[in-house]
Amino acid sequence: MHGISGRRLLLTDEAIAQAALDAGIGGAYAYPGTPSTEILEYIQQAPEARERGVHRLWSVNEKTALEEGLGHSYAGRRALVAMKHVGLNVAADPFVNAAITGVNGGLVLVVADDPSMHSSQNEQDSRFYAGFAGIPLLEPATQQEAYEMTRAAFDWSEQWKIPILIRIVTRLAHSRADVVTTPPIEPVRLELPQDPRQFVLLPANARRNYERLLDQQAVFQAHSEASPYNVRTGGRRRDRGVIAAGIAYNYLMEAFTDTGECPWPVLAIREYPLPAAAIARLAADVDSLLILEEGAPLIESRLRGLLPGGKPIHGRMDGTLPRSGELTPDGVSAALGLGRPKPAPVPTVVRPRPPMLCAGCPHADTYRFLKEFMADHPAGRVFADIGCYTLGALPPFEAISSCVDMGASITMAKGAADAGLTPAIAVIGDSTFTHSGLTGLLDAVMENTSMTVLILDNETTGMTGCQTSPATGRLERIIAGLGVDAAHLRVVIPLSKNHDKNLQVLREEAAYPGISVIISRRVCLQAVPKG
Ligand SMILES: Cc1ncc(C[n+]2csc(CCOP(=O)(O)OP(=O)(O)O)c2C)c(N)n1
Ligand code: SF4
Repeated sequence: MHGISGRRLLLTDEAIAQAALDAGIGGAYAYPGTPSTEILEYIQQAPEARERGVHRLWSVNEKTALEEGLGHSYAGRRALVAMKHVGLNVAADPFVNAAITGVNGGLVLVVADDPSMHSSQNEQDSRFYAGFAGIPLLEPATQQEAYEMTRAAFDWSEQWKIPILIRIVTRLAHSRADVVTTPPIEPVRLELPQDPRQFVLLPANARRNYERLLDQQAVFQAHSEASPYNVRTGGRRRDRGVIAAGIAYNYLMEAFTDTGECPWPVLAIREYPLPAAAIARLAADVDSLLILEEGAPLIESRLRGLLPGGKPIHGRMDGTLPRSGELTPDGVSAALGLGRPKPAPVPTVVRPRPPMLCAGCPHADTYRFLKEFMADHPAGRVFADIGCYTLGALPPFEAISSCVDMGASITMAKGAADAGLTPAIAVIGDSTFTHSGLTGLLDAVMENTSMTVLILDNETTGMTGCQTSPATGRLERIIAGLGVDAAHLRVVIPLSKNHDKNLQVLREEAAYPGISVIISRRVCLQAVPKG
């Protein structure tokens, strides 16, 4: 449900999207990835986005999304950019450099981390990136805060001429609560940048801008020290103080639902750079510190060994809490020494089962002929990528040997082929191919590497809920444009009736001592128009 202002039930992703609309954005750019996908989906469907002509695009990847957001900001408009945590690795170059150019129209980047790796390859903590680039970071604990912080972030971004990073995590991104929204403002339209050197990072300009960024650190620090989001509360006892960052505060307070009060003083941190003075004051008042933070022990590692008098610090690094994975209310309760409540009985209605391809999925037919081919080539290997087709690693297929990061199938197959591995086969989805497979294919074209790339083209970005795929309708032209010989660019239809024919095409192309591409094309069952 969208509306002008009032109260509505929203996922955190949606609260952020609504706040960006209310903050007068001109554009929203994203690449899908759990748990951030719903942010752009909400904006795409919002009537006010349509009415106000908000540009809303599934970009080709996270780097292009962030650069498009930066260009939008250059042109004097506000932009929201969203991605999952590993997407920030892809966008790291413009991210770090946007801190040095600064911005014009407000630029807010939302990154959704996935501790416990529910649907990710790693559980990296995006808070490190903000410190690395030297920009402010906001870490909401509730849907309401996510809304309010996003609105504030646009103002601060324009005030400080700096991008602002908002970090959320899976549990928060995908949980819903009532959010009170405030009236929207008119879409923001600023003059073009006054300083012609601001966005030209030639060394002389970059050095000047970097000095400005360093000077701003004191401003960000002072803001964080006085922030209404970094609050110290209550606590009569002095044997311990608690620092609770972002969503960790909720887990802490779940241990005290009966009284609504934590007996120890608590410093909630939701704005960074870390409020060092507030932390020092808390540390001076208590005998020890317990650090609760979702993701990596960022705060804990900064403080460890630095407290006066060697006061003990407890958290993820000393085993008080598990070093990896999501925090849980039970884990936090145990860390407080309050004992572990009895585990809830496991419901028998829904039995755990391994993930599997949908019945009738086109990828299954591709894996059937690929598997038969590989059975005759035990020295060969299949390098795969990220998408629904990664399930080819599991029974009944067990057909792939790698899945590392988006695009790595083609480049790993190339590296292995360079090392003499044959046949070297890359398996990649259409969205992943345009995200970051194209460049690797060009490497293979440059050397006419002996390898075969199988592009599993289901004409959608299936794994994340069937967003548009930039490859649709243009894949052959893209591949031909990269220089793949037309004789070795083949298209097959993965259906069981074509099994033998498709196997033969693979045999022929794998035998060719150069780069070949086979597009295995059949639309994803979830993307087929229904009705
Ligand atoms: C850098 C990065 N961005 C986003 C994701 C989330 N993600 C994983 S696979 C994928 C795209 C899958 O689409 P496609 O390659 O077409 O394969 P399909 O799922 O349709 O089979 C996305 C968006 C990710 N894992 N890493
Ligand atoms: S969503 Fe589409 S691509 Fe993914 S398993 Fe189902 S049918 Fe296959």
